[in-house]
Amino acid sequence: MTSQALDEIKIGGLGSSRKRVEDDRFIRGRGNYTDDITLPGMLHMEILRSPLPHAIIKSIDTSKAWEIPGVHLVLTGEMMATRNLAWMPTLSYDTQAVLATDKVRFQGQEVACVIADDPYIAKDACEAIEVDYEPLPPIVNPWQGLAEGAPVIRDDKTGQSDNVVYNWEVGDKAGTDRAFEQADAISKLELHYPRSHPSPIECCGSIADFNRATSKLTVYMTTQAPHIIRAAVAMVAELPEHMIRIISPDIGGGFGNKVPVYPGYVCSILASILLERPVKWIEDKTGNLISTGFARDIYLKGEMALRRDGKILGVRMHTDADHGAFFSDAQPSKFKIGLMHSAFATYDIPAAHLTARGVYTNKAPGGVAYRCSFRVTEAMFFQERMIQAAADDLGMDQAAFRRMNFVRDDDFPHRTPFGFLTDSGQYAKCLDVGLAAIDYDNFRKEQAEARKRGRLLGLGISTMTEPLGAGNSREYDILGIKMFDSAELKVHMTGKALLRTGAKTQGQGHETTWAQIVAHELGIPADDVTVEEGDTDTAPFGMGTYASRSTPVAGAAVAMVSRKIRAKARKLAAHLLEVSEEDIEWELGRFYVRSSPSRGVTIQECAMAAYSNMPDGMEPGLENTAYYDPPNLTWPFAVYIVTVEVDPETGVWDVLRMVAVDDCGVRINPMIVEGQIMGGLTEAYAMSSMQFITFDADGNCVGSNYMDYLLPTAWETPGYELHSEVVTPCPHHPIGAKGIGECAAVGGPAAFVNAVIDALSGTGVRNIDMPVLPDRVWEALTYRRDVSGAPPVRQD
Ligand code: MCN
Ligand code: CUM
Repeated sequence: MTSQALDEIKIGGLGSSRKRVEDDRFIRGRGNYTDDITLPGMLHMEILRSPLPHAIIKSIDTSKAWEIPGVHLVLTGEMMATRNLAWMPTLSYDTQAVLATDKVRFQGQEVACVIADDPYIAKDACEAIEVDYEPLPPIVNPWQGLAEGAPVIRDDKTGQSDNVVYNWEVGDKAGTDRAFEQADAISKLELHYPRSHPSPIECCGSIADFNRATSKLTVYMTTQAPHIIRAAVAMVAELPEHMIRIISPDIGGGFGNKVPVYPGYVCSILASILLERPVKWIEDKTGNLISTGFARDIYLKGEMALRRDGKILGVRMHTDADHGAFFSDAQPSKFKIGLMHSAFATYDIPAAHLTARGVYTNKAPGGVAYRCSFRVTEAMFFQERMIQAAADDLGMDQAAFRRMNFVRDDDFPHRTPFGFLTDSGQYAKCLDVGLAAIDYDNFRKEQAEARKRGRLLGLGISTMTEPLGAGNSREYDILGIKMFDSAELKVHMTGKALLRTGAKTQGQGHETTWAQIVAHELGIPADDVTVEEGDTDTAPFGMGTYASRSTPVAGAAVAMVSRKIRAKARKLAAHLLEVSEEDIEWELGRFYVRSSPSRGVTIQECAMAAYSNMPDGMEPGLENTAYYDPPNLTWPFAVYIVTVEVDPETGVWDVLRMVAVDDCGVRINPMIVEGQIMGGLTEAYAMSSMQFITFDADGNCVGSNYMDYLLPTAWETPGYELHSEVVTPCPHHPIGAKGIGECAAVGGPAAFVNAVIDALSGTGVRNIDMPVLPDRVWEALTYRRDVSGAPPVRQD
């Protein structure tokens, strides 16, 4: 490098904690969310939802609703059926009712829609619709669904004679059986990962605008994956794809909630086509909590074959997933239970076998949504709870047991027990950093001392590897569409630039971080790069943002397109400097002549030349597009350690400290990465301590509002101590970055629960299901038994 190279941090390049450019409009209340958009002549849609979880629809009488002044349209399933739109395909090759025709299958299911001059008239008209239901027995958990004689929820499907969605398995059964035969000890654990809900502050919504002059359909909507939605709308509504434009404006949090296709979107589209006017639908909070993509609600059990010295020989795992009434998970087609089989990727385990069963129940469809990378959250939770139980059973130290079984640094690339290939990491080093930070040995002493005086202290560790960034296209597709991503870069003649990607930020800060990658690759200051996402008419095709795939896939495409631009700029530089291309060197922001480093041209001068002084035969302009198909997922690693104190009288537990060591490879923007980690840890704390959304025996959703389903505020949230000193660059990512968006929400819950269970050690309590509410802890302590969180089942 010559002295003229730019200071990368000053231009907002890689490693710069640049302030988020999008926040300027957000904190001034100038964001542009779906509900901020008003179109001329716009009408409003409201949805009538089923009060019952399971019932035959005998009749629907909409006549009173039609009579209300200001009502333009009342849609029912029967009307949708005449256009073949009563049912739609889901992203997991099932079907889902758009508006119910035959039966309602969960409380909150969409039964009818009213489109009116304003939302209040529409709401009133919904209440004027008379539906005659004949109730059927509800099914609120998999066991009920699987029981002999259980009513078949999906009697609409030919050939479906029970409530089983799928049976699936992966791993080496014979090898695992052998491992168990050779074991000195076998450890077992059973638990329920409760239903949890992403609950973004902004609910779902759409504005469909069918233009009768051009026949073009524009939909503004809250989607994390606009191009997938465009494909889905083209298929469902049988409209030509080039006549559909999906625009995701600002999104007030997605967290996975805004990946699926919802009936509200479809109904607003049909209504706009029928009325030839824009139709807006904005969901309310309870609508969001009872009807949109939930997460987890899965029963996990497993056993671990152990050698006396602590070596893990094999693992068996079984899952029963509650999918609600329709199997609508947005996940790679190949894997029925998402990436559940990423479990135990952290440890060097010779053999493992997983069986998975999905069951229909009378609940909203879902399972995969909420900072999860397709069930990785459940996988890592089970892994880390099982590891703690196994170490306890062997009487081994929690940290030592983990370290002994970790995949070693020189073992990479490493084939996980279920067949993934992890590529890099420094697991033991991360653990050491975490243990030193929490002052592990001293805490153990303090814990023993406190115990003598009746105080219950606990320490929980969670060490986890997360597969982030679907695809590669060989293995990952949704509905056959391969999971790659894209970036398009246009450098204007003054050297300012416009970057677009196929991802869609919902709060993660892409407008800030993508510009930093361009700055790193081209030396164009990040402030000179505008980032746009979310408009299918302008953005290059991409699969959207979820599974923390943006940095691993779209972010890689940003680096690759920048390099294409640099390659052309190099030719322009050679032309301007009147030397051959081979004599040109690059340093940040500038090309120079190797033999005479003071002779150089800036990237901005090259940009100007691309429009004003290009060599003979060169195509003008400085623009390009890159599609990036990653060779593998990225594999970040994290260590989360929590200490707690449990009050033995009340079961209340307080977090004393929380240490987080995240290795997500090269950090583009350290401040944004820390924000992602703090947000994820807060969600982990919420899930493990307070968030409760369940169903009573009659199938009523309990916790469908913010009075019951708690979001922690700054007051409840513990302080976090974050560590960033371990950096293992991703070997195949162009800038060495791994994903981070979900790590803390994935790995965090086990640390909190492990800490509480650790505080109860000696009582024989092995498990308390989340949320670990004080009354559950009290029950466990008082009766010295495990506490299950499974919903109650009707006994009559
Ligand atoms: N980043 C970085 N360096 C890295 C990795 C990431 O600077 N080595 C930056 C990225 O450039 C990006 C952010 O961190 O600005 C998150 O990046 P990434 O891990 O690629 O995740 P995605 O952008 O794909 O975001 C998806 C992820 C998911 S799946 C959920 S769910 C979730 C999450 O992000 N939803 C969120 N975090 C969220 N944060 C907010 N504010 N809102 C949501 O809805
Ligand atoms: Cu599964 S929640 Mo995120 O992957 O959008």
